Amino acid sequence: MKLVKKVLLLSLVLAAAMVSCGGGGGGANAHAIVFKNTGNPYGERQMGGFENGIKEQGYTAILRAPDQPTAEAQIQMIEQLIAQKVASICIVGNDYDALQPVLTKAMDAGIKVYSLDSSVNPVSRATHVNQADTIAIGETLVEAAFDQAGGGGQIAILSATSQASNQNAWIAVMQETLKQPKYADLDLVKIAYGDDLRDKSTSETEALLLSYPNLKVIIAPTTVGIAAASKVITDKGLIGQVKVTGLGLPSEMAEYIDNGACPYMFLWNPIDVGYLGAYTATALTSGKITGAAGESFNAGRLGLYTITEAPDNGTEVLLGPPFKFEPSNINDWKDVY
Ligand code: RAM
Repeated sequence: MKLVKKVLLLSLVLAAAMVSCGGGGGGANAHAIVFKNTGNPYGERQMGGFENGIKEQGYTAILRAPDQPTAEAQIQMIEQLIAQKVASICIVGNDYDALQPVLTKAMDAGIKVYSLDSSVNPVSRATHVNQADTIAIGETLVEAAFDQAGGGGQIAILSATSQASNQNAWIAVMQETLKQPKYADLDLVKIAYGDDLRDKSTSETEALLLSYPNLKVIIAPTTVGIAAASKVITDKGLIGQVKVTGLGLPSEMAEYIDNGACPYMFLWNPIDVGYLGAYTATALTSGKITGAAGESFNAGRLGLYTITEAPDNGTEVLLGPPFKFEPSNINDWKDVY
């Protein structure tokens, strides 16, 4: 009887401990990812790839995303993950610098920390899993706008949040690229922020159209923004007059590539980005890599990857080149991701 009571008491204490640290497991077998915010199909696919990669190695995946795409909300989640003593944290940063204190705290607690998709500064990460070359993305999007605008005219950018480090890095390259003589007739009139929220991206697009009636191209380097902008152009009967390009999810964009609102766009496989993250996690926790340039590791079905220097003086693991989606191939991809 006494023993039964003791066991009962022990399980009550354990249950209370789990609730107080956020529940959902944790510990040395658990690898976590924290995306920017909920409600983004791109993020869901990225987390899905991460989960598969973690599970196929025999570990537990913890998937987290706050309601709003803010650093503050991610800080709270990371605090919980530190309390849960997870083995690694993969952060899709809502801010480049603001997460540094909490990520440093995690690293001091022995947790391996790396960023993916949207980087945090080099001090806050072991390495960064980058979906595609930052310079290639920026240059490719300017060339697309040049082509779709017929060589000149007003263009605008519809981004995610003003703090999103991946979008900001791509925009910085776009601004640099626009200085080249070839692009002298392209006039970047505005950078708008839809915060990766459908409604805000829609109203920001409407505001762009009101303020700049001669606008020729909207570049949206965010899957949420490009889909919202393409819908506005379609609904307002502006197909052909204002073109939309950028980074889009084929499943969300097929109808707009078919109807011409978006003549073509680019992306990579978000499932593979997450999957590569899962193998980066275990390469770090097993001690196979520390995150230094020159180190290599095996990423399951994706094969061998080598860590390289990143443009921000940290290091990165590069998934591969961006892929162009256009009328001739969009139907092959719309059911894949
Ligand atoms: C959105 C998010 C994500 C980005 C893609 C291209 O879904 O902002 O971080 O990588 O667009």
